[in-house]
Amino acid sequence: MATSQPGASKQNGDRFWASGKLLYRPNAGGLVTAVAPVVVVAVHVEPAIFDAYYNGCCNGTFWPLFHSMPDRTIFSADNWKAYQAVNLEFAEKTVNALRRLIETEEENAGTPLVWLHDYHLMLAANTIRNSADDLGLKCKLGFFLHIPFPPWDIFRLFPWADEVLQGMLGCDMVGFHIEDYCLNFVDCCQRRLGCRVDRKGLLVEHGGRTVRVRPLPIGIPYERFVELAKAAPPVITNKDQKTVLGVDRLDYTKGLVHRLKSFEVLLEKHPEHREKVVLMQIAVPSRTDVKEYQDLKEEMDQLVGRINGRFTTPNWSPIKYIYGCVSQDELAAFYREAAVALVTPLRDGMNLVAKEFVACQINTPPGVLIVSPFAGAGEMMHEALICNPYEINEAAEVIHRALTMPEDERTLRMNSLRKREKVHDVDYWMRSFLKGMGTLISEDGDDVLP
Ligand code: ADQ
Repeated sequence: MATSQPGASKQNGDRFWASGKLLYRPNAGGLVTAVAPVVVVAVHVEPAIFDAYYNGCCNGTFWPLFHSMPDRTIFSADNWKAYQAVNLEFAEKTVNALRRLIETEEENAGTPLVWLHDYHLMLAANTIRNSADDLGLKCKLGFFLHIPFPPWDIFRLFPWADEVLQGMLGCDMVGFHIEDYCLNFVDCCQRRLGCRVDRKGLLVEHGGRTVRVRPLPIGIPYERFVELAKAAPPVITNKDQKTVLGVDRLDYTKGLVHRLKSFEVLLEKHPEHREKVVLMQIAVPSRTDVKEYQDLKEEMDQLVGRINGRFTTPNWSPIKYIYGCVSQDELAAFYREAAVALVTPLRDGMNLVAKEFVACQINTPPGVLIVSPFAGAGEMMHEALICNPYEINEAAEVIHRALTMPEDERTLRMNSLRKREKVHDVDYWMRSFLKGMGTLISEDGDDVLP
């Protein structure tokens, strides 16, 4: 999705504007490689509508609400209208692309798959299905939500909840990271729309069809991170100090303020770690147009300043705070050299950082992963130390335990964590989704039924 801005030259992820022309550059990565070749179609949205849609409804409403933070959620009819309009635009562009695809493909090319991603496009499937039916176009529709799906009591706060559910139920299959999110969704369909559901089989009946709901935990391009970790030059030079690492988008769901406070308590309660341990927090700027995010940036700056002011000695500062993006090489080196990774979101769909850290732990003896039970990753990565980020004092004790864990225990835990992520990588995730849709393309290009 992009608005074209003639004359501007702007880099934004994989999109470039140069002299009014919209150019595309594919990102590197397991998912992109796996789904290539993809057809890219631009969707043009007026800047004011885009702002209401993206900053307003997506990031001001769905993001906090789906992370179970209703106090931060803005409910606005205008933003919702913009969300509907943009979803409609996406749906229309998709149907046009489908029509072109079906016209140009051979007769036996199989049924095309439309795979929708994330909370930005929850309404599109229904429109695509209805238009495709009207035009006699056959397609399969799948949806994957990368963030949590909230429990009924939270979801029902959204004034236009019916439409969101109906939009998603336009699909043949809806995927979430973990079973809890699936059950929340099934529950909401039953209670809000009165659908007949099968909670055990994760099925929802709607509009004369049965929609499958599936837990499909996402993975990372594991081998690529291993290779990066092997090749990346060292980043931490002081071998007398241990690094506790945090890597996050600067987002209030990631629990950064709680994390810094826990680290402060650690230094207070366990002074033996002073001058021996550094918290390296890498925070990538995110959604900087939204006020909540500007406020968080300020709070973090102040907190880092206060804690460093309190404990810094001539030879040591307790917190190194990088507000910016680091390269993948550098990131892999930080992951490799950290003694402890702190992945302590207040709520998170999955969290890829936990998985990337584990993949990059190629040195012996390895480090320790600490993960929040409120992240999807905390549900699956059982050998990590589990830490409730809201419990500041307890979290400090968990960090202490990680820093003092014997080598053999660290090795045992890390080996199991690595084994799981190696098998359940991003390709495995994608195959599982396609298999669930009945559209797995084999090496020779044939459709393979599960
Ligand atoms: P995010 O909320 O963005 O993703 P996460 O899963 O942690 O969260 O992914 C962040 C990615 O950004 C990681 O690949 C990480 O390496 C990278 N990154 C973070 N900080 C960086 C920095 N300073 N410099 C460079 N790179 C940085 C959403 C959901 C998650 C879900 C994913 C995938 O919120 O819960 O895991 O989608 O489904």
